[in-house]
Amino acid sequence: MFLMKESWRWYGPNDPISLDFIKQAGVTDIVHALHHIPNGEVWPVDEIQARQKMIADKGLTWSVVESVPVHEHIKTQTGDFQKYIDNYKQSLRNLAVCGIRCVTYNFMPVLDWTRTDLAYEMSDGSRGLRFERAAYMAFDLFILKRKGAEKEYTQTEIARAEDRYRQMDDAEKDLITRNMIAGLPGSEESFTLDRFREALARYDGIDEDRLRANLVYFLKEICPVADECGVEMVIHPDDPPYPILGLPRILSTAEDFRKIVAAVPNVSNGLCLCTGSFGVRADNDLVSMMYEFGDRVGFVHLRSTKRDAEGNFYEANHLEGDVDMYGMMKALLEVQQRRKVSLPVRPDHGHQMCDDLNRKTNPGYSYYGRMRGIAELRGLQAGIAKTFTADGE
Ligand code: DNO
Repeated sequence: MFLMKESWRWYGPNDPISLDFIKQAGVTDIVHALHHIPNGEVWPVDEIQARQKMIADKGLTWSVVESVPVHEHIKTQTGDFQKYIDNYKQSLRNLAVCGIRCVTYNFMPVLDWTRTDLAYEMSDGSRGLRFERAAYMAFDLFILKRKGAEKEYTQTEIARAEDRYRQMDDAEKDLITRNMIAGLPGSEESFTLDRFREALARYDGIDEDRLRANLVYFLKEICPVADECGVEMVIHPDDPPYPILGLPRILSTAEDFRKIVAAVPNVSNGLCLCTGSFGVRADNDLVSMMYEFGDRVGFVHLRSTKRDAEGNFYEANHLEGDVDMYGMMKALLEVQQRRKVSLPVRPDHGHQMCDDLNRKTNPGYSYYGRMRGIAELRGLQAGIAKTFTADGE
């Protein structure tokens, strides 16, 4: 039977969660990136191999890259973008030489994923990540003071944001600024407010269609190389899955992914199906997406969020919240039997709980929280697998 390939994101030798600990969580595969290589540079074979050895020495396998970051110049098609595309191709060839054939990336302008609160207290005392809409609007309107922002909100929203801003003391203003722009783990970018305004300004005049055209251009360049060396490029959805700070978004729905595939049908053009990101929108039917895009899903992030009517959401325990995790797991197992592959899956994010609360870990990438996540998912899988017949139906 083709079960999920259980994987875990490791940030490298400085990650407070060691490979020894990861091994004890029972996973077999590692999701990793060479974070020390500046964005846009080629990843050399010897550096990839050195990391591979470090991981293999612990009896684990580095099978997924998350991420080879896409340089901002590629997203905006300015400056040295052609050189960065060539470097990207070379990194893919080098990864393939080392036998690493699944590469995650995203095409979110300026920021990767975004939250307002990194330590939101749950009713059981654990802490998780949250996006609070009023705090986000207060940041946009009154801290960042983004040009034209007020035109994008209703009067009621502006009043809510004003109230929220008034409640904030200086410490909270600093904290939300850091949370919004100082870069969450894996995002590779970090800003001051002024530098952030400059980065946003580079997208003046780049709307959704233009950004999509730039992604299509990038993929038309990259995918033939990826096809040739057997690498699958899996795009990560927008998180949150709607425009923020006036920036365009192009992978928030099933229809968005259909457009990308229609423009670039190469086999290497794949999807990282992140249930936590897509799941924030009530109009995304995750289970249908798994069935529809099954052939192109190369990597899966399993995580759940809980949204409310005000546009807030927080990261729930893996089997709680709005995501139908049972339906997802069943669909994943069916797709895997049909394709006769085990797809890499990682428990995405986890609460800070137990001893996590006493140590500093990368936001979302705690130990016990993720261990709880993978343990629950593994149990769910085992139960569903029992209901499958011997030939996987
Ligand atoms: C957040 C992650 C993202 C993801 C990138 C992929 O926890 O899922 O940072 O790694 O968007 O390029």
